[in-house]
Amino acid sequence: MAIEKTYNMIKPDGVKNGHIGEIITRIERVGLTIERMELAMVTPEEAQANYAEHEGKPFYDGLISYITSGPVVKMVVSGENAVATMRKLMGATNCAEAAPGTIRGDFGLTVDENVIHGSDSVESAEREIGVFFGA
Ligand code: IDP
Ligand code: MG
Repeated sequence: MAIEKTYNMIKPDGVKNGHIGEIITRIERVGLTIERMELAMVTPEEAQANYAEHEGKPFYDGLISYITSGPVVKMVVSGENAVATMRKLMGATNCAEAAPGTIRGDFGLTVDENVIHGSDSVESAEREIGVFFGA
């Protein structure tokens, strides 16, 4: 048993395009638990903290302005292998390469607007939950 917590976020395009309900349904259907959830704007400080590993990359400035461009849905999701299970539900980073049946494969078209964020490890999840929900 590996009960984990992960940080997920429906990004501005997912909210704007009306996919909150369908995404939440997929998370619940697989058996994971939504422990916390909030509709909010991402502040520039939160965006920089969340994406520090990408600072200096060509897409960094666009990524920060996109993630702060409209409301997101912030979530703490928990359950068996929650980190890997959410990454599986999300699909590949680039929606154009994400398999049909995944959230990114079904609700997005590009890499720069890719519908949902999910932590890539238990350590990242702890850090990101702290950034977005406080310690
Ligand atoms: P992930 O979200 O699947 O973990 P990362 O490589 O951690 O993917 O990238 C973080 C975010 O940065 C992506 O979700 C996407 O929004 C954005 N991103 C990554 N690579 C590119 C790119 O090549 N062009 C534009 N945006 C990108
Ligand atoms: Mg990542």
